[in-house]
Amino acid sequence: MNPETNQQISLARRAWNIRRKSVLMGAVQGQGYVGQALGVSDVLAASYFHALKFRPEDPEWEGRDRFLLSIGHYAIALYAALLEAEVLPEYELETYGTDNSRLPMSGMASYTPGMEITGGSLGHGLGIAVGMALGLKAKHSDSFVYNLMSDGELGEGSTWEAAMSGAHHKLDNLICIIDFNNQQADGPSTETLSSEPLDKKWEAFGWFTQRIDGNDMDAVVEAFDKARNHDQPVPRVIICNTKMCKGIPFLEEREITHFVRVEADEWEKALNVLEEGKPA
Ligand SMILES: Cc1ncc(C[n+]2csc(CCOP(=O)(O)OP(=O)(O)O)c2C)c(N)n1
Ligand SMILES: [Mg+2]
Repeated sequence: MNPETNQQISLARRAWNIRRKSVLMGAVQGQGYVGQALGVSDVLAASYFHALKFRPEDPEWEGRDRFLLSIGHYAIALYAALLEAEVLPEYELETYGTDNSRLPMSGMASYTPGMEITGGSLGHGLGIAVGMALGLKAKHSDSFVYNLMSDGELGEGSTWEAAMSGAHHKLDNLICIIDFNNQQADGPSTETLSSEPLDKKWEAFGWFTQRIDGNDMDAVVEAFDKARNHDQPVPRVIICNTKMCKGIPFLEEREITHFVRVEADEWEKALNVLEEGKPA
């Protein structure tokens, strides 16, 4: 991104814009994984407006950092970030989830510019990221591979095979971001299949590990910087504790489920509540 553009608009405002776009897309369909999008918006804002090297006008630019969405059901969140980053044109927001749209409700690489992999089946992103990071190293590229995954994916064995592989191959160009919202389809992740103590597990697997509040922008930015600049030849992981529905208190307070229910008349209310908290 153009550094001047970055400075003109604060990261807090970028995150707010991403939240707003997610809710607007949810309103188009009357449904969508908006709770997840609201929770991960700060991480996405820091990714696209602080950390990632990319060209909005050329999403396949060879020199780009790769951002993999391992969690296909979070597509609405990534679309909001890609719209905000102008990889996707603003008008496409209105097409979310409709026939022939480039923004299907689950992430499809062949449909959407900036969507590096097809998602849906959980637990595959990190393995693909390991392969991409190895491939980039073989090409002497200085690009990073970021893999955004969920806490639910920590219950997949393939995640841990990939974690071992990343450390074995000393992939210092690989940064895994875990959206730890402590939710999955069957309830809280810690009660479904606990992965705690999670930071110690990743450390034991040989990764440079940080655990932060993923809704604290300063903490997110600092963690990205430390991950990129770490001087040891090991892969990096940032465990981000996030809150589903962050930024819309009446949804935050609702009994949270994997698929948060927003009634027909509540989309407008959600947008109004968001408007009240609009940052400069
Ligand atoms: C391999 C696989 N198993 C099961 C599912 C069904 N599934 C879709 S989303 C989801 C929840 C997974 O947890 P997480 O990604 O943490 O969910 P969230 O935080 O969005 O609630 C499940 C089990 C799937 N998509 N892929
Ligand atoms: Mg989860």
